[in-house]
Amino acid sequence: MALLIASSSRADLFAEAARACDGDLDVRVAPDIGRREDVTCALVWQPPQGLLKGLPNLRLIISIGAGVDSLLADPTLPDVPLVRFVDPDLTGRMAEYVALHVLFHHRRMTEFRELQSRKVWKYLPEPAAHEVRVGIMGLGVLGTAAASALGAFGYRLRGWARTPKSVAGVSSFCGADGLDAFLAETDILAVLLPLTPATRGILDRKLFSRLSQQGRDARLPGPALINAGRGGLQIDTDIAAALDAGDLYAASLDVFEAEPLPATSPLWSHPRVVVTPHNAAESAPSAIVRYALRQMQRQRCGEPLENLVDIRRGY
Ligand code: NDP
Ligand code: OXD
Repeated sequence: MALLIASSSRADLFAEAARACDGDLDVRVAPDIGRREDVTCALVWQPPQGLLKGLPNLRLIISIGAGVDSLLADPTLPDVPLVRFVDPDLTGRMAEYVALHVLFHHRRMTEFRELQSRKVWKYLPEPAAHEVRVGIMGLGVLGTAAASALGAFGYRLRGWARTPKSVAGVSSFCGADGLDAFLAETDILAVLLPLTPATRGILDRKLFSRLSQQGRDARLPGPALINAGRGGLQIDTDIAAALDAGDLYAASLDVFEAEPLPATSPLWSHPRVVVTPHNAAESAPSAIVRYALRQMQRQRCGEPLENLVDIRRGY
């Protein structure tokens, strides 16, 4: 019974944490798999396609990420339970990221940074939080936590999901029918959707042009986008075009169509874009490993696994 760690980043840290948690555990790190028959569980982030198929006794796959789009893109993914990572460590970090960037755009930091670059001391009027409408696309584990963090500041919150939600202090919108109304009164859009066939490319020119069309406080310079979901949700060139056309005023982007973001991308040097390297919620290896060992234990004891991925739904 061995645990295989196959991760495109931090694999050694996960292995070290697993050995520290359970000294008796047989931990292998890809590509040094050893006898493939020994592996019963795989803890993975972007493993090479086909790797898991070659493990004949695999009984459980645990995704190091909350998002499983790259795993589901593997046509050879074995038909065993797939659990995704859901944990206060990840959730707390994401709530921080969203709150940080909502505050950044609400408090007109793009303009203050530009003024600072010219050594200009200038007052800019700012609305209060309760005069700013924040729309969250994806009201699952992370979207709900972000809403709760933002609620503490008093923002007017709206959320959009596939199905109706009842979250305290958040107006709920859902499905294609609810999207227009959701966008029309959203000043700052925070995106925490999974990447699925239904959401791929949803953040395009057309969507940006529908943002904040009604009742925006005149002290806000224009709509802002925060995407910490997946790069495949957005069309990078549409973001640049919307910024230049004024449909978007500013953006904070943690994810991109291609990662690392190519040096040729105009987003790197756009004065109204904040680029972060897909680190909105980089969880501690110890938290990920503790979670993985708990799932292995639950499976051994015949208890239900937590946060099973619905493969047909895609998240
Ligand atoms: P959840 O599965 O808990 O929530 C997903 C939400 O998206 C749900 O509210 C769901 O609606 C909604 N949704 C899914 N498909 C659609 C659709 N077609 N139309 C409208 N709404 C839809 O996921 P998490 O909150 O845990 O994570 C969200 C994503 O965040 C991950 O998939 C991952 O891509 C990304 N992420 C990024 C990180 C980073 O560092 N940048 C870190 C961690 C995650 P419903 O509830 O109605 O089904
Ligand atoms: C995740 C991520 O999905 O870090 O957890 O992107």
